[in-house]
Amino acid sequence: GQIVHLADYRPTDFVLERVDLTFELDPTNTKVEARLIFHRREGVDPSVPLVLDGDELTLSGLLIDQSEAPASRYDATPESLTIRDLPAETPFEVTVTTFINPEANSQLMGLYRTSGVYCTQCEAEGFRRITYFPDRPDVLAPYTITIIADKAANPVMLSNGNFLGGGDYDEGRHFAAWFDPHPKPAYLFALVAGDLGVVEDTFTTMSGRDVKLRIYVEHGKEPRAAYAMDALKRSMKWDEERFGREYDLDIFMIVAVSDFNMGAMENKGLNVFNDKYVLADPETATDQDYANIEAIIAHEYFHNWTGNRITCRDWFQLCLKEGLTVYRDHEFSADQRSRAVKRVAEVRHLKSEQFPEDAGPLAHPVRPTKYREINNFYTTTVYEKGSEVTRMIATLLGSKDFKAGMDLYFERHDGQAVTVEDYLKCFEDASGRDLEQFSLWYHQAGTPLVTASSSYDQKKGTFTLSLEQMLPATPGQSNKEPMHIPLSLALILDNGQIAAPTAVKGGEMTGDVLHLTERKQTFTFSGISSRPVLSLNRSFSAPINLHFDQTPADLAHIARHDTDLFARWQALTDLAMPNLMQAARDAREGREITCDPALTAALLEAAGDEALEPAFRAQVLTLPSEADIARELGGNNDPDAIHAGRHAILSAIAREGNKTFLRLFDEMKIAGPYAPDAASAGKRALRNSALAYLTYAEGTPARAAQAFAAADNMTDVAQALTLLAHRFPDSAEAQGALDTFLKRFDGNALVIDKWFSIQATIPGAGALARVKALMENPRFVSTNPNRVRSLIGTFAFGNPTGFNRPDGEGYRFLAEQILSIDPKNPQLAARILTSMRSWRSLEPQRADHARSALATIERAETLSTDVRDIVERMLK
Ligand code: DPP
Ligand code: ZN
Repeated sequence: GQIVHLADYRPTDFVLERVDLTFELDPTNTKVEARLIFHRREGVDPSVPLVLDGDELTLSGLLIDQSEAPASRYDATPESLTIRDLPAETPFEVTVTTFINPEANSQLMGLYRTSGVYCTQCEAEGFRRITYFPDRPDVLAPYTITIIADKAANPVMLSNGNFLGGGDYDEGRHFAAWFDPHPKPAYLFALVAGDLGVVEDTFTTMSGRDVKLRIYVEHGKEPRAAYAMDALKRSMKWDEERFGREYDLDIFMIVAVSDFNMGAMENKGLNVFNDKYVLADPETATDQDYANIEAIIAHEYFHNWTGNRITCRDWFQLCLKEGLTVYRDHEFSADQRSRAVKRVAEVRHLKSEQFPEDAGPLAHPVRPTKYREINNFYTTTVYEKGSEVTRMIATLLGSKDFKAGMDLYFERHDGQAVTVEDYLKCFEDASGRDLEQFSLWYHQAGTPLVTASSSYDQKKGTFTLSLEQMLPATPGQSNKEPMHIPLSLALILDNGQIAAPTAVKGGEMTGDVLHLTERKQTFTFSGISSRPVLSLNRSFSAPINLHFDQTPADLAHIARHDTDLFARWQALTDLAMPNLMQAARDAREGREITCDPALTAALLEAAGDEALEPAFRAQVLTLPSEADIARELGGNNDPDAIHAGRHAILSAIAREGNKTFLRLFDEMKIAGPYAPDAASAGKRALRNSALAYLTYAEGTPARAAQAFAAADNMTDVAQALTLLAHRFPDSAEAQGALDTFLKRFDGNALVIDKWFSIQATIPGAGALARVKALMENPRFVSTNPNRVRSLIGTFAFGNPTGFNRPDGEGYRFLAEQILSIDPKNPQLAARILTSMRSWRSLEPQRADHARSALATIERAETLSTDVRDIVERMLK
């Protein structure tokens, strides 16, 4: 794998006008005939050859304008096909024939088989594993697809676009033809064939067109697709109402498969999903599963406009479709559920996943300028920070100008492959605002640190706020320019009212948003009658680290009075964090651990506040995770001490809040059948949180075992089982519950994944032996990505004490696993390896072990480009 640079981008010499593909499907020997019509771009010399991409391909036939090409006119290697002496007259036609083996495709890129079904995954560069092709996102064409396959085994044969027709063919085979009129790049191509069940519905678009909706699943699983279908219809409606985007084909299809490297894929008109994000029923799916399904169904659907109709010029622009589409799915979920709770969940996720990435060896800009393996750039920085960047544009411009900018983008660039610059220009043109400095958010990696200090002058009635921004160095970027940072703020007075300053000096303020644009900037607010408490970065208006020394009393004031619910949650977190950090230090030094009564009081007050929705109160009771504490501590970390400290704080809160938790456990019980709606999910979350605290205080498994036995839905079952297994791993109750669970759900892969994950995350040094034993379980399938992630991935990402054993055995185990997964599925191996991205912030002994485990991987003779890229960046 060579390094690709953004600066080297240039348009193709040839324009692809049309694509005609015929597949004769066979499990081990599929014939692919690709007829491609090209014309030479103006000014390109006729001697310039046509170079097509391939990956592990063998050419078996080549026609130029329907006549066989002599060997002297082309060179074919597994990675490319170069054709010379092309007709001077254009357009011309090139017909390429290849044979591929779907059954042997364990990478799950290109055409592969999953549970006897043919399936494709072409993003980013999988199409070149099917046929030689100009496999880059700026090559767009309409596609006609003909599929021929054994009729009995493949009654269903699908591709992108609208169905043209089909019928019987020879030797028990049949055919189906599809036409997609919307020009698209090859990464959006899809083909599915096999014997699948289907759920059907229809949607009438805003202009009155009826669209057929079909979700394909394994036979027998149809009832579990009902929620996904409902989410799809809500997504289609929402995109019309909120963004004015209408669906553009006669049919929209989703196929759920059980072997998939990612979450899902937005192929035009034919989304392919990891079945984890389609299938749900109350008995087998948790509230979180339902929320994920809703979000991902929406995400892939929204790509139809942000990604498909308007696509990326090159893969450096990945955030253009991903960041924007994540922003859109976040907004959708916020509208469907509770906006504040959704924002809290987003920020938790951003801080626990993206912030560590941005602070470690894998840090990269939202719009990178080079890559060695594009698969490694489907990152939380491109997705989640990319979404935050669009969110900041909306904050800076206000909703009216933001909408005008989006409308202009859809109008100006429909049918094109564009860049981040094109995108930003639409907002500049629509609003008249200069976004030059703002665009640094795309180019400078690292999480900005903003340090704030303030003072109040009673006599003058002025409040002064001094801000300083600092951008840490990241790989390849040491000197950085100050960014344009939008900071939503409120000055909260004694009586809980929010002050309205008569004037603001020192910089720009629009609405409640302060524009921090300089390295150091001081703002003065006049007309403030009493000392206010400053609530800063409300709603997490900018994805930054904020250092602002606020007293516990001020934080409690924000937690009680801010009208921004997110800020109230943030204040409580800010109150908890120093306690948790101190507890970790005390645990490490063997000192006694104490919990500030002010923290307990504030948490219990919010938890018991009936004016607040239960889902929000549950978020309040969920203290920062061990990974969050590690991040705040910043370095020389001892995961065992962090765990012990956090445990002590939780226990102290549990003892102090016993009455509150007993009451909540009782009050939040839902009578009647399970419903996945947000309000019910919130009650379950609060009740399960109370259950966890009660269990902490009681120190016995009895209550959790009772809850396990009484649970009538997967949310409650999984919570009780997790509590039992994590808190009392050696108890008869935990073992009994794990056995019962296994017996009840054996055969349901998605639920068995949970059984593996819950055990992989049991804290403590014993986890590794448990994980190794589980790998010997016949239910562990080393070729199924979901199963591998549920055991090995969850252990490495989600079990800080078990994985980070002081003796380094966890790292050595992971290195072995990476080396064994890599030859089969490099993408999966590389992804799981990123679990070690924060190894440098471990204490020296663990860090040494981690480094040598990484070095073992690096020394391996054969490594995929995917894993080599990650391991080398991590060791650099
Ligand atoms: N493009 C896919 C997505 O929707 C890749 N997983 O994010
Ligand atoms: Zn996406």
